[in-house]
Amino acid sequence: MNGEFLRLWPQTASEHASSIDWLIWSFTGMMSIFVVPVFVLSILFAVRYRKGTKAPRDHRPRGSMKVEMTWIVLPFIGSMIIYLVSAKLYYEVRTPPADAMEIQVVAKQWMWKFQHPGGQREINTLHVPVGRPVRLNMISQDVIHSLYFPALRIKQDLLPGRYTELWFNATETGRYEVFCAEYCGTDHSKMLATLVVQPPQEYERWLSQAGASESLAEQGEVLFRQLGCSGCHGPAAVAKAPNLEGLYGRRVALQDGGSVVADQAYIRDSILLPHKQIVAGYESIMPSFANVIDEEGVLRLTAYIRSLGKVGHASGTIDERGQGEPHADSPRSPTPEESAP
Ligand code: HEC
Ligand SMILES: [Cu+2]
Repeated sequence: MNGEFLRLWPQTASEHASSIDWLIWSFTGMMSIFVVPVFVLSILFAVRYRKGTKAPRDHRPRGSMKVEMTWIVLPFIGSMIIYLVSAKLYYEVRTPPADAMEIQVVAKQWMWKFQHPGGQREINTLHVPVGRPVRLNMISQDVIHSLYFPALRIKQDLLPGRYTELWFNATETGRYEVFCAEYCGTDHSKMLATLVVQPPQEYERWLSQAGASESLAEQGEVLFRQLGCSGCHGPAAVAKAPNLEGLYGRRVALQDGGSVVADQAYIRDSILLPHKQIVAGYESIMPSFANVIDEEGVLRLTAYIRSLGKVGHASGTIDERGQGEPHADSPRSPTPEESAP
């Protein structure tokens, strides 16, 4: 399947990829209907009306309402169809289903680090099961990178300091190329990876061999103790610090009178920029861990804090996605499985 010489069109490994191809070809087809006559007529007229020919040069205007309306209405309808189809497709391609399996992605110069929910880590290779929605929760450790899966026709920037996401449901097993699509320094062109789509049993076997004795959340719990978080936030803490149980997804009242939903961006800020948002009723005594842990550490701590129980209230969907913006009115609501670690 892989590495064929002279491939003119990328492989197709998901249903969305086929839909996007279909869209591109219909759009190209429609544009050809507009463009080809213009080119053909330009050439014909250039020949017909060249200097010295006897072609009629009487340029009295001859209007035709029918022709005018046709070339206004038909392209309008055509463009609206393309617009509606692509808007729907864009929405689908950008809205992960609630039951998607979540994989953490950290990009850095010049490698891709992936971590599975069970704690398995891999670099520059991503194993996923076929036919199961996968959501990538992504952040960059340094500069802007962009994760590009040609076979899935999806691409998304990874930014320093901000989580972004991608999701897909691969329908064809195989090995596919993955690129960094944002120039990110000297070895940008070598920032490659392989997507390995496997039948579910093979994926399970890979997971069990990939050697992780602790899940992501358990790794976070270890960090939580090692870094001394538990010394302030734990049950036997001496310092006065908020209890983190049930924090994830809850609305937190802040000292300045405002409030914020504790999503993963908020938790990341709490750990790296603790003085940015102070919880109401507490002193700003928490030290910053910005020089102590990297983005992977933050993701593990967040997984642990999430595993400490989540309150299922109306804004659960927003929080589950990590970002509050465009899908607040999404019809999905969190399932009991989502609330589990
Ligand atoms: C010196 C004690 C101390 C340590 C150590 C500490 N924290 Fe905190 N933390 C606090 C206090 C006090 C607050 C509340 C004031 C604020 O918002 O800064 C807080 C707030 C937070 C919040 C926001 C809580 C909420 O209810 O909104 C999170 C999340 C958090 N800490 C996580 C951590 C993690 C993870 C670590 C370890 C890497 C850690 N803390 C280490 C004292 C501490
Ligand atoms: Cu890159």
